[in-house]
Amino acid sequence: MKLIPRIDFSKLKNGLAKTRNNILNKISETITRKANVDESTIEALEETLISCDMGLDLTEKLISNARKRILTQPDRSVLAIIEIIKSELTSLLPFSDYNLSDRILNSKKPYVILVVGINGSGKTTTVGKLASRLQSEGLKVIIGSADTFRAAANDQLKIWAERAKVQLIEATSNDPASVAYDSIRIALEEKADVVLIDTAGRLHNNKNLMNELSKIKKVIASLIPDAPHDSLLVIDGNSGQNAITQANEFNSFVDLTGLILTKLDGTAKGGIVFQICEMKRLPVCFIGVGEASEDLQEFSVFDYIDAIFAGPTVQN
Ligand SMILES: Nc1nc2c(ncn2[C@@H]2O[C@H](COP(=O)(O)OP(=O)(O)OP(=O)(O)O)[C@@H](O)[C@H]2O)c(=O)[nH]1
Ligand SMILES: [Mg+2]
Repeated sequence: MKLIPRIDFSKLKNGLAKTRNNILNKISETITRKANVDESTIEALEETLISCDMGLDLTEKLISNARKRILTQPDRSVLAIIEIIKSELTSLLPFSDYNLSDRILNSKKPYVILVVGINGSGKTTTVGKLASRLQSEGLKVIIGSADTFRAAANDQLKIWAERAKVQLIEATSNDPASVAYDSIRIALEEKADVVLIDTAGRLHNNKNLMNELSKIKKVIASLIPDAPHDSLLVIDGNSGQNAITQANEFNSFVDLTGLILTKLDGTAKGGIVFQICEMKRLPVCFIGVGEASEDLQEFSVFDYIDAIFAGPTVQN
């Protein structure tokens, strides 16, 4: 197995430009408008962090830890304030050691990944990107096209499978559980390393559709008892507070192992990822910062903080 770099920092930084510019511009305005850094500066900083979806709880903790340092900081430059925010944020957020390559390496094969989420969150694209990534690590990957709702879903996956040079198991009926079953059976026969199962988008409050996911899981486990090894929820990074609801609801039906936040390139509110990390329930495993296959980045909270608070003068 050939390990490819887990994170391309320059891509990550470019992808997060909207959030970074939003935060940095607001902090810059706050600091430069003032003769002194005082309580009203602190309030403005608080508003800035909340406005990028960092969440009330995390922002309050951060500001309460940083208040004294900010008020007594002799260097009142934007960079000095950002350094304080960065270091306080780093100490508040847990380090996640989720590493897909390691998990696959240490597991019996095939390693099965079930991908779920609401409509349009980025599941199919993420399955395609993951297939590319794992295939280029030298793994034999099979994709199961278990979105039997939309005819176009299969065509979309076909393009990704061809691009990634991996085998696609297409639906022969409109039963997603039977596609999952066929995909695992073929993967066992062909000694594949990884099976990625794409599923149809569904709303977390639609009980029937959520139960269908439990059925897919059962069918998978009937062939490989400890599979799926990962059940990953794909969440659109623009979902705001609803992201938290989606994570909780899907988790109650599927026993998720992790989250993937997509489309973070399209939002100025990338602070949602910090809020999710602070909940410490499920690891953020990957993030999507663009539509191309190399835009799926493994998630590291330190790199994410660095990319968002990279500072106005730092170049790629
Ligand atoms: N900019 C950007 N676009 C993304 C990202 N991830 C997915 N998309 C786009 O989001 C749209 C929806 O993605 P899909 O992968 O089809 O979403 P899905 O969850 O499979 O959708 P359904 O199967 O209909 O529920 C597509 O146009 C993707 O190209 C990302 O990280 N960044
Ligand atoms: Mg899809």
